Amino acid sequence: MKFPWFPGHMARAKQTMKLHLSGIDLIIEVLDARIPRTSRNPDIKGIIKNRSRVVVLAKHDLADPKETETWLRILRADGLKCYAIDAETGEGVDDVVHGISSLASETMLKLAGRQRRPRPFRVMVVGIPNVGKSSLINRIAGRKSAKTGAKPGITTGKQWIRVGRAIELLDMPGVLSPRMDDPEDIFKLAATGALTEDSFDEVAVAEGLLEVIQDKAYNTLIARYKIGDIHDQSGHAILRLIGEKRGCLGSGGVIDVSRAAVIVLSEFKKGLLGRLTLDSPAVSESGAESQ
Ligand SMILES: Nc1nc2c(ncn2[C@@H]2O[C@H](COP(=O)(O)OP(=O)(O)OP(=O)(O)O)[C@@H](O)[C@H]2O)c(=O)[nH]1
Ligand SMILES: [Mg+2]
Repeated sequence: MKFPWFPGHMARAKQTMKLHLSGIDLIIEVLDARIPRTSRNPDIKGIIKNRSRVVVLAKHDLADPKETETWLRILRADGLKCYAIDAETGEGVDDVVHGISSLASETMLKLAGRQRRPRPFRVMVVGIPNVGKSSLINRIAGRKSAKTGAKPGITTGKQWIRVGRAIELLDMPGVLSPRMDDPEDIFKLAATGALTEDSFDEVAVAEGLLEVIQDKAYNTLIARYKIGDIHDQSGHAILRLIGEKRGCLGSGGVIDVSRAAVIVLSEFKKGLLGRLTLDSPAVSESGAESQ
């Protein structure tokens, strides 16, 4: 397959988005709080254009809280409604519900003013795979209506979910751009769990991630894996040390770096290596403004 991270259901989901757009009152664009810039799919941006949109920074519990605050400030500077949430505990979800409900009331008042029949306020939830769209919907609805899971590609078709009498949420499959060519973007999407395991080199991504953590959360890293001074070590050397500590040995006692990489990536996704933001808000003002 030419684009291993772009299965058929993503192309279909893009068509479905275009098809349903005219009947939608509001888009919730879910971004990953660890990569608010990289998790914005330009193809989705192209489809929704200037439609009414709110942004949710999901997995706030895994991101650096200070950097999330800065991202929220940048996004809100344009008048965009923007929220940081943790769908695991529900933190921040009440604010999202409040924001949607007030927009729904405004729209319903306008409809009534034009003598139109009342109808539910329709919200489409979009974003890249595994970012937490279905988890957010379940939290808003207060019940587990949408299937969720720890790997990308859980939702493969659209699903409407009713919230009370006034709101309908449309859960959509996660969509990536088929044309991703920036290795840095691919690294960040792979590390945060948006790409399926078979579409990237887990050892290379784990090594890159270890170098970032070595720089940003050194003490967490050495404490977690009980390793000594690694100030001057490469990501590859750190991965080997972790493999040794965790008993990832192949035949002849050779360190199995692939197994060590799986451990590192999985523990990072669970937040066991600290709260880390990979898209720094300070890096590119223009990137931030283009949100
Ligand atoms: N720590 C943390 N985990 C979350 C959060 N939101 C979702 N998750 C986890 O992330 C994984 C993906 O969640 P989903 O809701 O299935 O993501 P999705 O965007 O619907 O994914 P696709 O349907 O594959 O596009 C699951 O294991 C969730 O438990 C969050 O705010 N914090
Ligand atoms: Mg889903």
